[in-house]
Amino acid sequence: MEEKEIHAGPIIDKKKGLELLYKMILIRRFEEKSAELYTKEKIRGFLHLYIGEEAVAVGVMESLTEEDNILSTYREHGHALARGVDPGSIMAEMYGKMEGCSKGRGGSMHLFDTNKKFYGGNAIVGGHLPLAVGMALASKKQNQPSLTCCFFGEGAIAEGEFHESMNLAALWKVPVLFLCENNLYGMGTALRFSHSVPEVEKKELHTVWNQLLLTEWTCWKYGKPPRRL
Ligand SMILES: Cc1ncc(C[n+]2csc(CCOP(=O)(O)OP(=O)(O)O)c2C)c(N)n1
Ligand SMILES: [Mg+2]
Repeated sequence: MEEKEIHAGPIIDKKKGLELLYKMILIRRFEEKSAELYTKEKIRGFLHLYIGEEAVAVGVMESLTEEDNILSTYREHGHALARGVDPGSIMAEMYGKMEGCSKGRGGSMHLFDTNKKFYGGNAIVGGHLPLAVGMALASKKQNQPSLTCCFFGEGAIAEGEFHESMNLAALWKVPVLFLCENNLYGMGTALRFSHSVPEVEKKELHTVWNQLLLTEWTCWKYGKPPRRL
């Protein structure tokens, strides 16, 4: 097998770095404004902020293509903005307006934009994991090159859907990337109060396994090098 030279040094240049920083700051400012509007009761219903995790959404989106599907949690403003969903349509959604990305019917937890292949905004913890497996299975059956990227919090690992989804994804070898954002809290509850094994990586062996499968699948099917994620 041909050996490839590995270059040490920055993997992004200044221009790209500024572009990524801009996206992270956009998310931060958007959410600060949202919090302000929420306390003034301009935004009603729920509002869950992503402050502090901006780099995850921006970094991951950078590795995806326009063809890829994305599913997220109830804390998804950052993912939607990083994907390029129009900030105005997100704000309109929070105001419950027709101009909103979900026509004002979904609100903060149900941002949706099919043009951007952004499929929620899913308020049921873990509920979108089986959907992600289904979407990835559809891509595989239809010979589409798309990857399905599913963000979830570590809170979802205690749900049955997590285990069912990991099992089927590995069994069917579907092109899905499960991305766990472990912030050590499920809303306000610390991990150690809700998980018997708080080291979630011990429970995520299937996730790792599935990512390996995905990398293999991508290379095999499209003759491309594995994507750096
Ligand atoms: C099936 C289900 N059970 C309970 C809830 C209530 N709930 C909303 S958020 C949350 C915690 C989620 O934790 P995590 O996945 O770690 O997300 P984070 O708050 O860290 O973003 C819970 C239990 C829910 N939405 N769905
Ligand atoms: Mg969490």
